Amino acid sequence: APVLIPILGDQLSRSLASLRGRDKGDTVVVMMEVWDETTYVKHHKQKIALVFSAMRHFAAELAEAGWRVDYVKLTDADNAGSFTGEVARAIERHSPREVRVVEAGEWRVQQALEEWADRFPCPVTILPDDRFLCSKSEFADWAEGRKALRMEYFYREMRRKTGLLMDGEEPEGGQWNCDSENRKPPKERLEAPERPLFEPDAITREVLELVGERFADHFGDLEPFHWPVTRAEAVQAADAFFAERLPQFGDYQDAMVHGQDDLFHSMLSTSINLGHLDPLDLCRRAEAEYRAGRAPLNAVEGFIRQLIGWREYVRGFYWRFMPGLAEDDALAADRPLPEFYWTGETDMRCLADCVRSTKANAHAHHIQRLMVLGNFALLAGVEPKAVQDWYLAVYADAYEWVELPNVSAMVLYADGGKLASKPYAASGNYINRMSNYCSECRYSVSQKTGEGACPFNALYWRFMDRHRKRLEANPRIGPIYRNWDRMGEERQREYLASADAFLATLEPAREGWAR
Ligand code: FAD
Ligand code: DLZ
Ligand code: SF4
Repeated sequence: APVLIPILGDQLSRSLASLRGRDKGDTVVVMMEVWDETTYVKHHKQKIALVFSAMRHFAAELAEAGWRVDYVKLTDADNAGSFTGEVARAIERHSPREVRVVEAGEWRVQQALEEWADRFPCPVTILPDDRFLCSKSEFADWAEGRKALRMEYFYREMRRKTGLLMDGEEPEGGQWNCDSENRKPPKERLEAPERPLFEPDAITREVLELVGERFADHFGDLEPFHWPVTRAEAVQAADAFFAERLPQFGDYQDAMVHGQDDLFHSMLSTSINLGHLDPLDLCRRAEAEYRAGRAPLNAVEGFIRQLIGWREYVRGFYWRFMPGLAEDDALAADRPLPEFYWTGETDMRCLADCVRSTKANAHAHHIQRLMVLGNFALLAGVEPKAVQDWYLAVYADAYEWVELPNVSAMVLYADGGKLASKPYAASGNYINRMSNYCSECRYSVSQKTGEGACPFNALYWRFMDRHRKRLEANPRIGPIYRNWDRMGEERQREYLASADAFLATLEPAREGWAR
């Protein structure tokens, strides 16, 4: 009897722990397209197409390399619709002596995996996902006994552990973090080199047809579809990033330009999360660019920080605080998500552009997600569940382990400050500084209140006022209240009335977009 190895849709790595060192003749790999995974939120059409196409390509590559692969398509007769149901059917087909699976990325799926041992007639082994640098238990050890978790200190540990950008015991260049050099506002005509766009092959075209038929009511444009769907394409995308975009990645990491969707960003998150690219490899390559004098420190450190800092940190944070994290609501936010998150129909030009990109590309870059789309949800007090569902559904790189800490903790402060030292709240001023959105907006960013004023301005003060009790003691926010108090009651009332008048115009999202 063989060993049965289920491989989930975001485990597409040839060196996956469950495959490593295995005898091909003694193994059956099972991969499953299942209805439950496509609809636990109604994912963007491109995301489903990306996962299915990547899975089908990966299965074909494994088979080519001599593995026995049992691939279940969504449309196969008798498809049970869930991982558990499909593994049960695979056990009937192959009568394995053991099931070996790598732990799931998402809590929901991991719960299901943990029931397999009781449910199935053969032993089930769950292996750690060692594609992450920091294991769950290593993170728990690091977090244990700390009053506050901060990415910065975790990140330094990861720098020491990997030796990335280290000069002996010291950080290369004398400072750990070049964040302050990652905030150059965009120049008038900031243009980034085109990234490679991958044309759909026969496998992808078949998947596009399937998704077009079966998921027509899901959010987002299915085509044009240009994502890398194989490791080879992902490597090509990474090569192009290092050669063309990395040198300016640092300067313009926080910049936003209307209609230019990814600027100097790598666009590699989908490939990293699927398992096509190894984050540590990417970091070593980035460091090599720096050592060879082809990219400056602020770019290379910035890139490495996102991967071994933020990405690993949010993953550790997720497993430490689930399942509570999904329920957190420290600010008691209860507004329904506005409909414009799904349609892009709003006169706020920044938001309209970010939703447009999200719809067209299943992508928006970090500052758009954080400081435009996220900032609005924070200031308007949108209920965390609705915001979480939206982010999980609309981005091609979204898996709950990375989406939820970013949304619940970083954007919404719903964790009450376990992840970030303060809410990332900002007025229109920030968006105006970091983008070219405001010059052609119907609203005036310099006008603070009344009809025609940028809504972010009044929403910002309404937020500060509402959460004064919680935030005033925060040393990084406290001083802001002195400005508020100096305004005097009448001006304060104008702000609050402006904010309320604007909020009253928001149309709540209709049912059925997300679930
Ligand atoms: P680059 O700017 O080129 O960054 C390089 C890599 O660093 C990314 O590919 C990604 O792997 C990693 N990275 C950067 N920032 C983060 C971060 N905050 N957390 C984790 N990894 C990071 N990223 C996801 O992969 N999936 C998500 O579901 C997701 N949801 C997000 C939700 C919100 C509200 C916010 C603020 C951020 C979210 N991010 C998410 C992080 C980040 O926005 C994306 O990783 C990034 O935009 C992907 O584009 P890129 O590959 O061009 O990134
Ligand atoms: C995102 C996704 C989708 C849309 N469909 C599938 C699928 O049919 N089969 C599969 O194996 N994986 C899919 N995925 C990715 C899974 O949701 C992802 O592997 C889990 O969230 C990991 O815990
Ligand atoms: Fe966005 Fe306000 Fe600028 Fe308009 S004026 S683009 S709403 S920040």
